[in-house]
Amino acid sequence: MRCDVVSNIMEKKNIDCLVVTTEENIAYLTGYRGPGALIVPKNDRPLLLVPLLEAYRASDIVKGEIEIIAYTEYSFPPSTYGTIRKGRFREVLTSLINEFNMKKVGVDLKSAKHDLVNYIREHINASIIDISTEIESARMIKSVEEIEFIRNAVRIAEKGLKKCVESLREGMSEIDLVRIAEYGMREAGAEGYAFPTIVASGPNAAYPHATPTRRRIKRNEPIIVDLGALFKNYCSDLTRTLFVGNIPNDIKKVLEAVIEAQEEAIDCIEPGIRACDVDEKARKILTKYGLDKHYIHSTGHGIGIEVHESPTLNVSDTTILKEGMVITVEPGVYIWRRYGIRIEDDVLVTKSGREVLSSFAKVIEV
Ligand SMILES: [Mn+2]
Repeated sequence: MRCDVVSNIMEKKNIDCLVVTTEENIAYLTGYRGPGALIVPKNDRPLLLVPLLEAYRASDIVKGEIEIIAYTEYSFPPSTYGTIRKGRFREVLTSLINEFNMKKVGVDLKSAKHDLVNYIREHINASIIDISTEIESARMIKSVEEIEFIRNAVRIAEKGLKKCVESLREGMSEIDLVRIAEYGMREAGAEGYAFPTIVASGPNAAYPHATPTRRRIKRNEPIIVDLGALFKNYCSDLTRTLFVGNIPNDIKKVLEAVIEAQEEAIDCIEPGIRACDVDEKARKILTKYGLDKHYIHSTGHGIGIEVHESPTLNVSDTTILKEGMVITVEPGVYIWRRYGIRIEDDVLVTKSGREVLSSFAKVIEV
């Protein structure tokens, strides 16, 4: 368990019990990714409440560091590996919390399900304090171990991308290319995908979040490949725009503008500058080429346990970048019914600047 993070939050918010109920926050603090809740009472052993079917898996992940309590609505004999409580999740959760007789309980309310929040408010005999922002802030700064996991996830995604480039031929479908990308990531040790791989060719590439289709890839048209791997619960997120044949001159100018915007934005990343400054940089370059009207999304986002997490590189996020943050930089140009271009890399904010974790060619013609 990330005891340092937990004790910092407990101290800062002056709470005597910390409760985390969302999969991502539980995964961040314990390594167990699944349904349930983490309960950390002050001066007592932490508990991980999980559905009975997850009890073996959770026990093997937390290895005695955290006590596992399984809930089930069935009647079960006493267990040899842990405690079983009969009841529904929210009933068992609130009665466990109440048994500690705490005065101030911190819960990650923002990301918790609405009906669970209401139930907790009605059934816990303590004041409830939201600790969502504190967990979110802690998650932004990656530890050495988390950075290593992301590095691996990036390396795996690059192998999937390499397979795409090697296999790319005219007449293949977008779905064919998704299969090759995902197979390539699995071959490289992906434990899952950060999100469903996007392959969008020709006019489909004008949709930033396209769903891959059976459309066949033609020569000289952009093909956006956006992919990410999961490694030890951590995500990567990379995008390249590929071409079979040659890049038409007008599209090449746009591609070069996007690359310039991406590289300039990356180059301005360092501790002390704000997330919105990086966005502004990329947007300014695209404006110089008259392409800003086609730049319809933010410049990037944090990656970690989730593929989209804080900070967001957009006009309104004034988060100051700090050493240990990992963010994507992904400007794009989308011309409706014609084509789209996007280039995305993952960048670690270092003590003195930045390190680009991915290193894949940006102009790719096969
Ligand atoms: Mn992304």
